[in-house]
Amino acid sequence: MPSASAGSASASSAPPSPVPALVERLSRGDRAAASRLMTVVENRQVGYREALRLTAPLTGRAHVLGVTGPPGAGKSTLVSALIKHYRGEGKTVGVIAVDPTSAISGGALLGDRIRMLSFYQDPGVFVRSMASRGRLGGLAAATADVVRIMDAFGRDVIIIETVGVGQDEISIAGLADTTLLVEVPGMGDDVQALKAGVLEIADVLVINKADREGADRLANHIKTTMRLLPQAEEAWSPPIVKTVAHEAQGIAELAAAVEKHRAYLQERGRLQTDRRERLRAEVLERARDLMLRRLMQDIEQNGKLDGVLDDLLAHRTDPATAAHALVDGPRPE
Ligand SMILES: Nc1nc2c(ncn2[C@@H]2O[C@H](COP(=O)(O)OP(=O)(O)O)[C@@H](O)[C@H]2O)c(=O)[nH]1
Ligand SMILES: [Mg+2]
Repeated sequence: MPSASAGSASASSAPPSPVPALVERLSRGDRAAASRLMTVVENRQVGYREALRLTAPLTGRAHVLGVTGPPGAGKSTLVSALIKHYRGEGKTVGVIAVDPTSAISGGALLGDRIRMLSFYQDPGVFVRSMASRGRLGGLAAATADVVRIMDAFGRDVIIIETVGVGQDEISIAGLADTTLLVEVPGMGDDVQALKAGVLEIADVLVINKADREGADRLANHIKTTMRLLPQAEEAWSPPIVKTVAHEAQGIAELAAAVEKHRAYLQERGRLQTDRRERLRAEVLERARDLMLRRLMQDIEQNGKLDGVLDDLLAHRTDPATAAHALVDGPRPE
């Protein structure tokens, strides 16, 4: 078959993929290889699907934590304290800092980097920053894939830090087994994002900057608001933990609450069912993107769109029929 021989000829003339060797190195704990693979999947470079396919058997071990909350709440400080805590328990940690504000403020990401620098000497800690602008396929998908490489790299705990604002960040929180929502007293407790919708994503509520006035008032406010949420029977009721992150106060309690949530998920088989639910949403979303892209390519290439628009303007057809014709080709009623 001419098409088959053309295919194999072009395959043999293409340079061999560096991905298998990188995956091999990653599986032996090579940081540079892990880093390269993260870049490949984050930016959807050539070989990104191969990278995900080959690393898939190595994934599934990590406990993934999401840390979300408003800018300045102390999330990065809290993450630093958690890293120290987990390292003290001998666990390896991966951190993915997603910073949607970096394009605006310019400084936040740099600040995080400097704070995290103190860990760079420790091979048990791997920190990765992700900027959020202009990303093919969306930030949440890119973050999910970077988490997978981090997981394959063998981290015991993976922490995703993200600012809790837009839909993207909510989807990123959806990547985690356990989501920590960080709030602080005195940021306009009642007005601020303490709507039921935000509280709903929290598995553990953190009141950071508990050294400030109003921590108890905020805790009560959160409790009252949470009572309004619909509660499934036997549902996990999110504990509220007070912390002073820069002094490492409350960090052991926080880690205990996280561990309790993990145990709760495990005992009820929820770790698997939750992941299944998230994977279902992710795969369908990716399939939708793929179909849309193929359709747009097809429409651009077959040149049918201009004719359809002419027909529409001349009232020879209607948009509903035209859309069907673009997708299916013309059909009898
Ligand atoms: N008073 C007080 N300040 C804190 C606490 N935790 C963090 N901070 C400070 O709050 C500021 C913002 O912290 P950062 O971790 O960058 O917040 P992020 O934007 O949520 O990541 C920094 O100056 C921290 O030193 C805390 O518990 N109490
Ligand atoms: Mg931060």
